[in-house]
Amino acid sequence: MPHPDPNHTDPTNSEIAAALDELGDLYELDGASIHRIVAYRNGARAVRDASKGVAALAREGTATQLPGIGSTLQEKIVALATTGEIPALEKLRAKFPPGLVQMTKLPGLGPKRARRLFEELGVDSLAALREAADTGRISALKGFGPKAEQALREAAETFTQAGPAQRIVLSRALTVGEELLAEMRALKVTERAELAGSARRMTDSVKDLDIVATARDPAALAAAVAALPQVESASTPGPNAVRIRTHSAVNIDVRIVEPDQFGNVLQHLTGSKEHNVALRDFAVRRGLHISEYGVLDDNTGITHRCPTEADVYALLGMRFIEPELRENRGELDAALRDELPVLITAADLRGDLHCHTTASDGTASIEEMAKAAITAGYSYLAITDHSASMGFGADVSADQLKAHIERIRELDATLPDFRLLAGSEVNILPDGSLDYPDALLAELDWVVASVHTSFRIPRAEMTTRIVRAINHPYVDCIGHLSGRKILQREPYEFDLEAVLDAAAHSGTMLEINASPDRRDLNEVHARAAAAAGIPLVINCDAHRTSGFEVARYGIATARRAWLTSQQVANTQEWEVLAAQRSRQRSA
Ligand code: DGT
Ligand code: CA
Ligand code: CA
Ligand code: ZN
Repeated sequence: MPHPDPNHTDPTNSEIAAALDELGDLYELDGASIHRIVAYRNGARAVRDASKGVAALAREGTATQLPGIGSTLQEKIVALATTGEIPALEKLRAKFPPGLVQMTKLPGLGPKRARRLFEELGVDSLAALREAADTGRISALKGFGPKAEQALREAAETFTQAGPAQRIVLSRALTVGEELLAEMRALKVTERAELAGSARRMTDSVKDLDIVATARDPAALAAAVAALPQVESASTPGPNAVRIRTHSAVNIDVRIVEPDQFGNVLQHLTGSKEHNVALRDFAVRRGLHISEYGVLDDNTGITHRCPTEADVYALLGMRFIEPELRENRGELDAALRDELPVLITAADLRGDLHCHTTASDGTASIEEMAKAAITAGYSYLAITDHSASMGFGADVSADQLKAHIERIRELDATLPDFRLLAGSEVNILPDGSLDYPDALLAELDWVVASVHTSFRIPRAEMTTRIVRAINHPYVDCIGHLSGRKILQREPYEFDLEAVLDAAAHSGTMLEINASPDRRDLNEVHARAAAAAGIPLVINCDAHRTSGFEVARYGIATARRAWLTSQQVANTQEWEVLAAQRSRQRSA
């Protein structure tokens, strides 16, 4: 079926989002209000998260229905879509050299000071900054000094070599951060040390790690942290702060605070920035001023210091908000109305429905994987090796699958109190058909269907392809729906709304693949799926016996999607879940 697309020249959502982000950066340089800056960044995020092509929506005038897109942003998107440029963006680009935007991203600089360097010294790039530092012109400026000059010189050097701050996948950051936290806590001088920042909110990737600590002797703790064996280099951006870089190239900001302010600082440094801005606005309307040092009451002039985060939220009349929810996605309203969801936890999972063995690309036998699942505390596991058409030579032909099913059933009979299920991860072929005959699929307990090949097909074709798989009578669940790999591969293009509609109709479940490189569905899409009444399944997609450890990342995405355990099918025992499979409806 040909499908001429009259809008094929429309900017993609990523292109629109990049333009809005750039506007945010430039407005920040221009000294605009934080609200305007945040509005553009929120807009960029909304566009990235949107399930439809936003350019087309904007031309129809309906992009304003997306959260975070008002008429001003819509106008700019229309301009980009119809003329290829946004006048305000062109104007700001002409005003500020691109190197200046890069300068604002240096630690210790920021937009205001970067702009002073530009206006007072003509410094307009990282190279010019290094030169100005080398010739002592920066330290001659009021408010800079020799220490700042040296720090900026080094930052510009590192930044030039490494490029803009590289984000890293959460799992890698946490491996480093949790080990370092344990070392810190073991130090005699440490009273308390907790993770803050994006890692505490369990975002997909992080720029750096943030740690908040208390100690009887802050200077001694700062020195001890800088001397830990993991540390490659350390600097002290201020009193009671130390910034370290580990040998594994992870940057960590450590703040040491008084115990009675621990809650204030932890709340501030956990963010997100968007959550904090919204919280601060809300507080102002109540005559309260939130800062990282305390909550100032206008009426009494008293600054309340909060030992715990719950104290901070309580001063605002709110319940404690879980870190994963702090993204300004409605959590403040929900907290005020006492309608925050009771979020799912790792302990709620009863089984896993997606794993691989040596029959396809896994490294362990069926038996070893079953044992690992038992050790992980599960009461069931579906073995779902890849189907025949994967093309990496390690897959299961139809004949092999029959024998595979038999081995699984034999082993299951030997495992008391555990259900080993015969399943498959079936490849969704480009036309949406599957590569096993229906009669064979019918013998399986559980079928996950996933797209693994031919990613680059037109959006409408991809949508039809996935919807066809969803409507297949033996497909119980769609695996890693978007195909994204965090920081590596964009999701393929498809119409999420059409896919969610189809899944809601057929009762086909959708996976949150917990692999830390995937986390697919993402939190926004998972929340939309749950809102549409689609049961979600959190799967580890384990390829080795240690593979069940990644469940925490699937749980994190589910929590960021506001999910309760009731919305996740594999929090139930297998018998209950089995009765919910879409095949029960079509049978
Ligand atoms: P990232 O980029 O993965 O490191 O993300 P975060 O959220 O960890 O950001 P980071 O490390 O730059 O800052 C840590 C927290 O500090 C952030 O979540 C909220 C707070 N924060 C940083 N800058 C601002 C700001 O300009 N305004 C407000 N209200 N809070 C900020
Ligand atoms: Ca951070
Ligand atoms: Ca930081
Ligand atoms: Zn898989």
